[in-house]
Amino acid sequence: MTNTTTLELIGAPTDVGASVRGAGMGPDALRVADLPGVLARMGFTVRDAGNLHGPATPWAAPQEGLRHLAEVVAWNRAVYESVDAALGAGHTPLLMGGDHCLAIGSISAVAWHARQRKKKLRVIWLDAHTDVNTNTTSPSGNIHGMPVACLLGHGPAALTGWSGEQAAIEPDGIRFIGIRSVDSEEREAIRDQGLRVFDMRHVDENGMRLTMADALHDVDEETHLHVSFDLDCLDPDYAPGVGTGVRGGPTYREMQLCMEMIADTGRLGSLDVVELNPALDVRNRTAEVAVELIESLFGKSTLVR
Ligand code: B3U
Ligand code: MN
Ligand code: MN
Repeated sequence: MTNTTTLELIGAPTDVGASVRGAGMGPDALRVADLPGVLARMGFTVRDAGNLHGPATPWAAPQEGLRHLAEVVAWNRAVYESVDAALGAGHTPLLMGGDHCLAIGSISAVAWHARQRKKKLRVIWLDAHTDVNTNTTSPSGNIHGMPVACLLGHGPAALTGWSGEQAAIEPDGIRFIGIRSVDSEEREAIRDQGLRVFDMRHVDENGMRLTMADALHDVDEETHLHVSFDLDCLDPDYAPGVGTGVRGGPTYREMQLCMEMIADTGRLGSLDVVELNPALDVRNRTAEVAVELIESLFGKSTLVR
């Protein structure tokens, strides 16, 4: 990441995969918190591509374990195309969600480009939840609880195989940080597939520094690093503006260190910022915290050190 990098901001204003309304206002809350200006003042060329368009959220009941499948597919198509175009132009895509179902389109496009460039894809999943449910295991039918399963190739045909392979990511290609809410059948999927989950007990026992050193230790110059940042990863004391907050998450300082250590690898190639819900926020505080953390992720501390 150098300051000749062009960051392409892509807004996806939808809550189509969520259980709670409001994540569709996320992109504008990040703009109000001056995300484009902050990144531009760091020296990056910033291109705000504006907001994508897609269907309204019907708030219908799940069908065969999936809520709003057709609408989720439509939004993810739009996300896939714009992330693909950004990467094709040599830009670094920054997806502003929207809920976490959008990571299906975003990471599928990233996986396709990583394969073309013969890069190893590594996903850092910052979240309170593992999002590894499928339509047969999900307690809710909400697709924002399923993107990891879809990306691993386990999900409905309409949401898998988008990267050109059945699985966009291999089980060894993802590290989860900050986890503290896992459904019982997700536990089985994690065990069966050998997923590397650094849960909050791991962070408590080892500290964020050792946790991230472990999660990032084999990132090298051949790695494309993608960060999928669900704002409910943070403790709700610091980030109240999320739909499904869970007590007991990383503090602001722990999250800053996490971001700084990712920045230190120099391999960050793409980012999702999702699940920001301005309707539940307090004077845009969560958006402001998100912007501060994104600054660190793009190397704020390495610039001043
Ligand atoms: N695991 C639950 C809850 C959930 C997952 N992701 C969020 N909530 N944001 C589910 O519905 O899959
Ligand atoms: Mn979450
Ligand atoms: Mn999530």
